[in-house]
Amino acid sequence: MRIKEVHLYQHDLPVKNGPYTMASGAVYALDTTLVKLVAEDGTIGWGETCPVGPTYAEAHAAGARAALMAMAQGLIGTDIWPLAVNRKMHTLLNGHNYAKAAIDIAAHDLAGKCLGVNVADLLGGAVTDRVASYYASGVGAPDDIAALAKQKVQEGYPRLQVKVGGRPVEIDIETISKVWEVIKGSGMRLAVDGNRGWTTRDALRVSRECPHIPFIMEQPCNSYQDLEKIRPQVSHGIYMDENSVDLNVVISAVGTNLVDGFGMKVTRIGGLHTMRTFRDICEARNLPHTCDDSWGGDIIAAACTQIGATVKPELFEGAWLAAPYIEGNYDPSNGIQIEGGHIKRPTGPGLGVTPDETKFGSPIASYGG
Ligand code: 0XW
Ligand code: MG
Repeated sequence: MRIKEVHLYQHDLPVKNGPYTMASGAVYALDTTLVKLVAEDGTIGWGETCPVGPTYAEAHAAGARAALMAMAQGLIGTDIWPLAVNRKMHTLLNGHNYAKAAIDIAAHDLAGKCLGVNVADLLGGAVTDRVASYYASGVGAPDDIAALAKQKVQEGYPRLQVKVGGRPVEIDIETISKVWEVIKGSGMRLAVDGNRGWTTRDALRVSRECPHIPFIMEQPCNSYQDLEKIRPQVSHGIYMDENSVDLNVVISAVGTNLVDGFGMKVTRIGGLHTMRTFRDICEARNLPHTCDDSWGGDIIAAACTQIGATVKPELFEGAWLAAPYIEGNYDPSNGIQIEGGHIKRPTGPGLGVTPDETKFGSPIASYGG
């Protein structure tokens, strides 16, 4: 079965009760890009990529569309299977994993639908239909974040990620301490995400001043080299997020014991095909990780949920979804939702969600046909 048509769409996702704040800035609306692949027999597969603004990662919404336009014509006539699609993409464009991911996700949706199987089964088999999520706070006042933490424990979230950075580190230390007072004993796990915003000096200080609080530091500082510098000096676990831009970085970080886990984004690493390899590398070294993304609607949410459902449960740190910050769903009847801190996995063929494509308007570009 071959790819017959490729269609690209742009769609805006306003942030509900925005902005969403991180060390690197605040976002009010996200610019998402959708890919529709059509196979020779008319079967449709959907993919998506949605950077969370221009400063979070080396990803840019308009850049994703330019990269997709550069590859789309060359994909016409390629076998629909994800390995073939990924190999073809690499002959058409070097790098740009976050753009390739949209095509890769669409290829998984398409392959699943053509075979009549769910994407989690394509990726090795689901171990659960109730996929753990985690809640991510914005950067906020210590008492506000502590109150939010209390609410999220009550809602049933197994894990909380507190955002820090971009302000005096004393306020971050106060926030972490107040959150811990609220959640300790509840079983909720705690991640403190600097989103590259701390200096190495800040990270060392936080670790020294909070020795009794069992949080992990997610991407505390800007660079891989910063993590190498703090690694021998901090007592807290370190997870890599933004720096893990491809499998080579992951292999180096795992092979040199630089990290204790990852906050992994499906689109940053290049999509579900690469994510599956990443999952297996982590399992081989017993490293926990998330399966989530920086932002996106039902297509990204379904992709994160499907791969998340295949991760060894002891190693799964959850799938963060943008759903709580978005009005409505692409799929009006089967959209992805979080309930009790967990996601009900759609079990239909492919990703298990069917977007109402009238929401996306006309394609910005179409190829083949
Ligand atoms: C919490 N997230 C998954 C959502 C935001 O886009 C940032 C991200 C992270 O972990 O850095
Ligand atoms: Mg992170």
